[in-house]
Amino acid sequence: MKLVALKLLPITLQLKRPFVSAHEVVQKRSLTLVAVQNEQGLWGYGELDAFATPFYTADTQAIAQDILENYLWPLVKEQSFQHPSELYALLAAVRDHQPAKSALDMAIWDLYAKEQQQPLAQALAQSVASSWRKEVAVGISIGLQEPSAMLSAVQAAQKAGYQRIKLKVNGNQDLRRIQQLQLQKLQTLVTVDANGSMQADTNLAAQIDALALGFIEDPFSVQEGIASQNLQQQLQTKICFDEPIDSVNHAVMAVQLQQCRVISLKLATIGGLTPALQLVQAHRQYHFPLWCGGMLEGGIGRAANLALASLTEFSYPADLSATDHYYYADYTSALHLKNGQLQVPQGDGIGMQINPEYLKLLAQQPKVD
Ligand code: OSB
Ligand code: MG
Repeated sequence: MKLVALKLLPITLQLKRPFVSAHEVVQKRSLTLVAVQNEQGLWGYGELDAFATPFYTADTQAIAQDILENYLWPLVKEQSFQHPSELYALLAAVRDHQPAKSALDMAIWDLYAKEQQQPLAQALAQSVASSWRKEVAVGISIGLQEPSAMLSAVQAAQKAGYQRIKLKVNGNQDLRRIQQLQLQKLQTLVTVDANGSMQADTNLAAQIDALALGFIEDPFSVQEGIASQNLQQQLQTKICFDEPIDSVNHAVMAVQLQQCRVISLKLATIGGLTPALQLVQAHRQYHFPLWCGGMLEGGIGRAANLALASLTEFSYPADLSATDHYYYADYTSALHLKNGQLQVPQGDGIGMQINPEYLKLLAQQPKVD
């Protein structure tokens, strides 16, 4: 395969309701559809999932687009290769900027799997001698809101069949709000995500354990590995790292140092499918529970995550809700929830159809030099 052209199409998706976390309020999801073309004229698609702001992802959409167009693309343009991992190795010259690397890597994997005439999930499984599931159990992430609204959201999620319910929390005192919801009665796996908003405190471990959670995601900010190690020592509940997992090395280190016991993998945080597969291999060596997070992706990004989460190494229901949960309309075909699962697309590559009006807009975009 040889890459001959790159196109970018910025897209804004309107959320049905604002998604609130300790970092920010997202009302409109800005993302960029990334398309790469091979010599035969076939296109592969990826999604650039940095946010518009630098609160959750350090890189904004604008920064990530700049890195992609002006620094990553020149490294792979006109390069010939057998496998996506060879191209990924060329990107190592650029430090960090995982969302941009992930977007390009995703498009290259889509193109590769299309060339091989197989679903992305199968191509991923083959490359690490694993197997994949046709259906993936999924959970839902419920943003910060008033207790009564949160309770109705939880009930709606249960009714819809989601197999895990994740609640956002903001700060230590917010655990009391969760306690009041009496979620132990739900008989559904419940987790919370503090997005780094908590402070070390003598009562914290007991307060968390009282909630009987599946795990607690990111109690402290990404720099506070030692605070997390101390807390994990006092806790029965497992700590899960999501935001600090920007490399395979950091994941292994965090587990080995017992800063956490569970790893949430996000493509835009770790830098794409290629390092994600390296993390799958690290999981086999170090045995930490691994699951697939989400960050309000559009259709291409969500389906790429779904292909990854279909690998049998992934446990816990993935943070990949159905298309119509967040958005009125996506730019692709939809993913529907059935029995608490999403079906992995069976077509070649990522296997989602981009809606005709977006394909038309993409065709009108100039090729990146
Ligand atoms: O921390 O897991 C997070 C969404 C955007 C940014 C960060 C996070 C999230 C979610 C939602 O929790 C996961 C999803 O359903 O996409
Ligand atoms: Mg998180």
